[in-house]
Amino acid sequence: MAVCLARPDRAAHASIANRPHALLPRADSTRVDADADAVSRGYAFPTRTMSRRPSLLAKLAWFAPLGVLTIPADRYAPELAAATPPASVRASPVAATHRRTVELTLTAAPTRLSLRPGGVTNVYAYDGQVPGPTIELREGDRVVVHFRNQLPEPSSIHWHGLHLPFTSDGGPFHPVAPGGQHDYVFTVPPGTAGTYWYHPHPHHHTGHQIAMGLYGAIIVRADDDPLPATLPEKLLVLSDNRFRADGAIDLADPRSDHARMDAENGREGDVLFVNGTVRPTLTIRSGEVQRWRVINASAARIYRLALQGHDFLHVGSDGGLFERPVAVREIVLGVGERAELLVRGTGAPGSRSVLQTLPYDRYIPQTRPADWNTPRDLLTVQYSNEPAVAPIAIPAVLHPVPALDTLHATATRLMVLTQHLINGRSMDLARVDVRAPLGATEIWEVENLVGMDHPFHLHGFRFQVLDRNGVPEPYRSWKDVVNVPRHETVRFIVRYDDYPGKWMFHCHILDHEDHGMMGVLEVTP
Ligand SMILES: [Cu+2]
Repeated sequence: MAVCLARPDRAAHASIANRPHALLPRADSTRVDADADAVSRGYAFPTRTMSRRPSLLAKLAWFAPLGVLTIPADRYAPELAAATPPASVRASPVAATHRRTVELTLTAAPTRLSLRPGGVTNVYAYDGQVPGPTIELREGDRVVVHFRNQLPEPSSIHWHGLHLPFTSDGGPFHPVAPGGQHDYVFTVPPGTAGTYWYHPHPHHHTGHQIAMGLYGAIIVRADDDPLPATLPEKLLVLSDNRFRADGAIDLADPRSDHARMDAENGREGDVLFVNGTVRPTLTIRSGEVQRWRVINASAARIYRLALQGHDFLHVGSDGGLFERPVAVREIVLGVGERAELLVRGTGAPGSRSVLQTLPYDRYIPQTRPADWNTPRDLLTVQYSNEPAVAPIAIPAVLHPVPALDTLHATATRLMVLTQHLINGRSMDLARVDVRAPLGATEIWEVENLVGMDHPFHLHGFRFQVLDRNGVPEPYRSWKDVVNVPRHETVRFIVRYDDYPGKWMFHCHILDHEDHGMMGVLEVTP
C-alpha cells in the first residue's frame, strides 16, 4: 500500500536507487517493507504471452518502426527516476483491507530555488519543492491535509479531479489567509484510481501562484489495477515558464502589451519543464514497457506529445484507465488534462529518442506566437546498453467505465464560451449560475464561439464526453477537464453524486479563469 509523499524526480543527481523521499506523511498504518507491499497489491492480470496471443499486439498495431536518433547530449539532463521511490511509507497487507487515514502537512511558502541551470529564482513552493511533493494514495483512503499558508497572499489547495466535500475543494470560496491554515479532509472513492494534481485556486490569482511554482501530482492506486505491476512507472509533470534576464520569473506588468497578450493567449513560457527540470533523461531498456503518467500543469500550453520512432498505447485519462487500450501515434493533452500511456521500448540498446511536443494551433491569429509552429523537445529517452527483455503482454481489457445513461438526464445545460465569458457573464462569487439537485444526471453542452481553444473544467464531479461536434466519442473515459477547440461544441454527461455545495466550472487557461471565465454550479441537498 503505497502512501508516499515524494519529490518528483527533480534533483539533478537523482536516481532510482538513491533519491530521497522528501517528506513522509503520518499515516495511521503499519510500516512494512516494500516486498510485503508488492505481495499485498495482489494484481490480477491475464498471463497471456505474445506467442500464445500473437494477434493482440498486432491488432493494436503497437510495434512502431525503430527510430534511432542522434541527439546531442544535453548537459542539463538529469536522470528521471521512477514515479514511486522504492522505499516509501508502506502499510501492511492487513491494513489494506481497512479504511486508512493518510495525514500529512503541506506548507506553501516563498523560497529560492534553481529552476534553471545557473540561476537561483524567487519562487513559491510546497514544502520547498517545485513541483510540490507527489502525493500517493489508494482508493478508500481517508485523507487529512494540514495546509499552512506562509505566502504573503491568500491561497488554497484545489485537488484537481478528486471527488470530495465542498469545504475541502480548495476553490475560491475558501481562501486561506496569509499565515493561516486549513485542514482538507476527504475520502478517495473506490473506482477513482488515476492521476490527479493539486494547485492553488484563489480568486483572480491562480495563474500567478502556479507560475510561481505551486503545483504537484497526485497518484491514486487501486488494488485491482489490471496492468502488470511489474511495469516501470514514470511520472511526467509538464509545465512551462518564462524568465527575465536576471533569472526572476517573468510576470508581465499588468499595464504592458505583454500582459494583454497573456490575457488573450494565456501565459506561455519559452522554457519547458518535465518535473521541474529542463529536458531531463528517462532511461528505458530495450523491449521494456513503461507506464507513463503525464500531467499538463501548464497555464495555457497544450501539448501534442509524440515520441520519435514510437507509438503510445493510450490506456487512461483524467480519472483512470479506459476499458481498452488505444494505439496512437501522438496525443493532445489540454491544460489540466492527464494521460496514462504505455511506451514499449522498441529502440536498440544504447540508442535514444526524444519526446517532443509538436505544433498545436490553439490560438487566434492576432496573438498567435511567432514560434508556435516549432516542435519542442521535452525529454530524452535513453536506452540502456542492457540486452533487450522479452515482450510482455498487455491486457486487452482494462477497467470498466460504466456509461452514464443519457435517458436519465433531467436537464441540458448550455455553456456558451466567448472570450473571458461564459454565457455572456463574468464570474461572480455571489451569483449561482446553475442550480441542480443532488444526485441529478445532466448533460452539459459547451459551445466555443471563439477562434481559440478553451479547456473546460468542472469541479467536484467527473464526467463522460458524449460527442464532439455531434460525432460520438469513440470510447468512454472519466474526465474532469475537456479541451473545447475553436468553434466546436463538446457535450458531456455528469451525475452530481454525494456532495452538495457550490462548485466551480471554468476555462482552465489560468489567465481566462482569473479574468472571470468561470461560473458556479450549486448542487442542493
Ligand atoms: Cu479560455
